[in-house]
Amino acid sequence: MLRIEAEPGAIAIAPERTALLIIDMQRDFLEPGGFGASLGNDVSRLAAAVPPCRAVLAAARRAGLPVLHTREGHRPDLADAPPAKVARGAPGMRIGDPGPMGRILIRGEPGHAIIPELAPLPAEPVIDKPGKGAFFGTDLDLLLRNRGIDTLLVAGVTTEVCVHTTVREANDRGYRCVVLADCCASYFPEFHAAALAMVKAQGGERGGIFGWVSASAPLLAALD
Ligand code: C5J
Repeated sequence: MLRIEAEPGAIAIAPERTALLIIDMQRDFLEPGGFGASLGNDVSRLAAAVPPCRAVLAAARRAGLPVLHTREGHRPDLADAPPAKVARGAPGMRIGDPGPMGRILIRGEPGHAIIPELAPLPAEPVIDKPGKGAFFGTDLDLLLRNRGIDTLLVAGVTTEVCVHTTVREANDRGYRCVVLADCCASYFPEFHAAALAMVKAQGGERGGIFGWVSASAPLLAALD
């Protein structure tokens, strides 16, 4: 077992039952001209999460932990995109509209790709999800259960939307979640802080209401 310093208390993880889950580190969210920018966000705010995420990804690979990546996006014909979701944003800059990185938030377009710094290896599953949560409409739960995973190290963007939704879904399915604070980011720093506070609230030595929050450094120290 590895002991990871975390809040509200340290957590012991079994490497053979632990996976790294990297949420939506896509060009559509991190680069200008994508979905995040189309909603009026300053995408540069997400950049700080990339180097720690890269370090954790490399350490997880060295330690032999399963790594899974997710991508938010939709079919080219938008058949899996709820009309209420498509209707958000300014006309001409909505899901499916053409942008500098191809059609916004559409699978297979350049903007839908995971950023090169965190590119998945061929053996690492990439979960294409139509919603905010990584379990909704995907086979993620099946992949994790088939590998005997009970603990998730969660990184990615944005903290209060897709990371949080996924952590909530994971909790209800019985997984322990450790959210890696500096490997997550939001367009709204105050939402990032509040989302992390919510995960570790109402807890003691056995974790918060949705799990644990750690920085990447204690995890790296434990893995290396
Ligand atoms: C959003 C996400 N914010 N990956 N998606 O729409 O957090």
